[in-house]
Amino acid sequence: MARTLPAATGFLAAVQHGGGRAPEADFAAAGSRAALRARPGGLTLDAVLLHSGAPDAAHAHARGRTAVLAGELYNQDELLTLLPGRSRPVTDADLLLALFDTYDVHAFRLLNGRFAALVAGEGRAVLATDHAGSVPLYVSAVPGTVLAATEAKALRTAPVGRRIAAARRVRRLPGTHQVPAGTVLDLEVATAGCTDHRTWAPSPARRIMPEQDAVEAVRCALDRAVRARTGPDTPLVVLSGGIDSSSVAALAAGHRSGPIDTVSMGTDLADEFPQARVVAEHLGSAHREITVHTDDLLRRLPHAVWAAESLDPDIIEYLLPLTALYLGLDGPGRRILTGYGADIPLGGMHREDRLPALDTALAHDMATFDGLNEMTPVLSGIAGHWSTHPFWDREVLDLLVSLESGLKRRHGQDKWVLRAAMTDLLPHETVTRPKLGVHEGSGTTSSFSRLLADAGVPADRVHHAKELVVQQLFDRVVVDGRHPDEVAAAEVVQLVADGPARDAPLLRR
Ligand code: IOT
Ligand code: MG
Repeated sequence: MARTLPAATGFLAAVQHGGGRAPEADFAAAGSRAALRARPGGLTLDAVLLHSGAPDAAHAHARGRTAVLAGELYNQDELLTLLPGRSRPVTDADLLLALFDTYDVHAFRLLNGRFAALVAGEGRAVLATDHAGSVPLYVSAVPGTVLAATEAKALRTAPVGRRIAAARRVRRLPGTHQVPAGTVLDLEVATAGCTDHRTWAPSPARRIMPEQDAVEAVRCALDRAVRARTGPDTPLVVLSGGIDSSSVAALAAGHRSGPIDTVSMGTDLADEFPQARVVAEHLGSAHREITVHTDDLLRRLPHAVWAAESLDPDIIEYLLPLTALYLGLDGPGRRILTGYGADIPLGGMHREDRLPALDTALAHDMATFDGLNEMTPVLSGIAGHWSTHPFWDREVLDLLVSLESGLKRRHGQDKWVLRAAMTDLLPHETVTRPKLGVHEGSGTTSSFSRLLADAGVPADRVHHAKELVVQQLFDRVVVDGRHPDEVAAAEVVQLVADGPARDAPLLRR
């Protein structure tokens, strides 16, 4: 039976020579936990899987190897053509292991998915992220032991690991590293020596396509990405009423006979409810509005940092309203589709008319997304849900990134090619609606700024102060392992505003 949520949404694993135990698992993501113990080719694998009822589908064992996969694959059918004699149903972990038999680490170059994976055996622990690193993966390795986890906080009590040059260090967790996006780390367990392989990179080249071909290609790729993510039950689309989420909702509705579910969030200060309602009515979705009071929104700052483990204050501003939205959804775990990420390859965040500037911004954004964790499933995972982002499907992303910028800004419109692709499925006012970021539409940026100003931070230091607040929150909920319910955002804000000695000159200048 097809399942609503992936078999596993996270893991903590210890791959060792000889025995030993995995550390206590500390996850922000909710879910049941299942212990896994295996002996792949002379190694011991001890893992804790976060799951929603079928953890056995998240691991596979054959020929002295064990594969563990958190998340899901979206090109199963294509992958099966490489494995004659196999057919559905097959688990993603089985598929990965079978491909690994043939291609070894290069199997990861074939996958279009949203996952973090581990393959252990032959004295090796192989760790891999999807092309976008959309499921964060962390590692700490000493000779004889490789620890890996989908949340950094799960490794906070790990022994100080060896430096892994190919991976990013994690703030104040010595020896813990984040596996980069689209990367395989092949670790020799005995020595903790690491070889890295890049499995994906955004194209720096731009494709020239006739308007109509580009429009059709975008529609077709996005439709396939939405279909692959829709799942067996009614999907839920987080809908702002902007072109990105409305496109996803319209295409998801096209794959269902009954109505889909949509939900919008707003605050007492700002919302996009009327714009979302236009789309919901047009599609006939079962629509819900959730209003979060600004004080409650800001109280969720520690939860956003806890879930995303991101140190970027702008990203936290995008993720905070979504965190509050996910926490406001009651009921069983849902499969949630979002329009997140469309603005990156389409240059939507840059209100920019000139093509050279658009391409510069786009190249910059594609070179800097890694490690921001803005697509992490833990964001909705803290409320027991699984989110997935069709615009960052590997095929959709490759196409959108590579289209020449004149197809993105055209006829005086931003994200033109997407708007043109959706003309027949959405109301005209939605197709032509200008971009409004979630941080703007919910009043998050202004209310966070106000909080700092009220605490005494000068206007020109507000952005820097936000960065310090996010760092302080990270130290509490990730490094120190405190639960975000026990961390008061207001106290941290006051601490930053009052300025610990070394930051005061920075803040006051
Ligand atoms: P934005 O595009 O506004 O929102 C992202 C997604 O969150 C939407 O597609 C929608 O699914 C959901 N969403 C937004 N607002 C609401 C709402 N009020 N109610 C329900 N769901 C909502 C920031 C941004 O503008 O988000 N994200 C950019 C990229 C950030 C830049 N990152 C980077 N350079 N690495 C994006 O592309 O989505
Ligand atoms: Mg958007």
